[in-house]
Amino acid sequence: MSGDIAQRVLEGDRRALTRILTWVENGYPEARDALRSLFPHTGRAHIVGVTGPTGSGKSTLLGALAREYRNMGRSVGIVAIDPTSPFSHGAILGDRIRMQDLTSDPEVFIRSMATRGALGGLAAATNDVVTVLDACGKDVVLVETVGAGQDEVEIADTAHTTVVINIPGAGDDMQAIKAGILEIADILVVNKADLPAAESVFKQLHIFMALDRNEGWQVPILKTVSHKGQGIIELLQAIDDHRAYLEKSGRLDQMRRQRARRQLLAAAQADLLSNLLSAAESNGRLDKLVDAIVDRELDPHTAAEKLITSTGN
Ligand SMILES: Nc1nc2c(ncn2[C@@H]2O[C@H](COP(=O)(O)OP(=O)(O)OP(=O)(O)O)[C@@H](O)[C@H]2O)c(=O)[nH]1
Ligand SMILES: [Mg+2]
Repeated sequence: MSGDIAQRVLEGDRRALTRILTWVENGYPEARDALRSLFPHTGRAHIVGVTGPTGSGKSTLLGALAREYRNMGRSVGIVAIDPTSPFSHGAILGDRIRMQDLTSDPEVFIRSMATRGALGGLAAATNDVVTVLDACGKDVVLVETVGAGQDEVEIADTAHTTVVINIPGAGDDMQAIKAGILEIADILVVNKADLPAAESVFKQLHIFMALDRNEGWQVPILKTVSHKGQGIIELLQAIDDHRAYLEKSGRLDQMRRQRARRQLLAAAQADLLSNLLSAAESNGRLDKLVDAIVDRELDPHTAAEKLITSTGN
């Protein structure tokens, strides 16, 4: 069944694609078989992470980029990771309106994912969604995340090219620098360059990046006005340049290996933990150890050791 549906995904069936993505996001057992069938067909897409503060124009920029890729005849997958916030429904709705013209294009596929409920598994679920879009033949997969915590670092693990958006008015002290997210940037974008304060952000970024002694890839700093499509061709060119750099320098091969290793360890970790937990839950061992911690008979570390040695395999 999941083999058939995987075959249909490979043939470009959008309903099959939507279905598999739902399995993947919800961690259904069928997802595993489908991913196994799709995996040999992956590794071709260029994965671009776009991160930046809430409201910085990520979705608008992604839409503009996608349109430009389509002009060039390249197919696009878009994954938007929505923050767990009361506004996220509004954001999804807004994105739908912003990307309306794209949704009717068969060579574009847009998926929104909610971060809530993804028990440490958002990165894994995102990875799997990207894998599926890669397998179905998308040339480029764009992934949007809000740069507000761990997510943007995780996206840097998934993406080949990470674009970090900065905007004027996000504070003169450059929140992004403070948060350290510039370190993950392969390309820096000052979006909302139509606003007067953009120039000062642009200058600050230049000053900051001048300190960067990174040899090899020189992080470009670009200006965009996303809702007007300005600067988008230059951004697309910078992404292509970065891809070419990754290939030529051997970085891409290294990344693939690192990624394979991370995925293996993450999968092993998740499996070990779930096996351990289901065994310990069914024989009551987990509850007993929890009681022992509550009663101060055992500290959590010692209890964990006991849990592993008594029920692990
Ligand atoms: N002036 C100006 N406004 C822009 C530009 N790009 C986007 N916007 C506006 O900024 C607002 C937020 O844009 P979004 O694309 O939803 O931003 P986002 O970063 O995806 O937002 P979240 O997903 O909610 O974090 C919208 O009203 C856009 O029209 C720009 O270049 N200049
Ligand atoms: Mg958005």
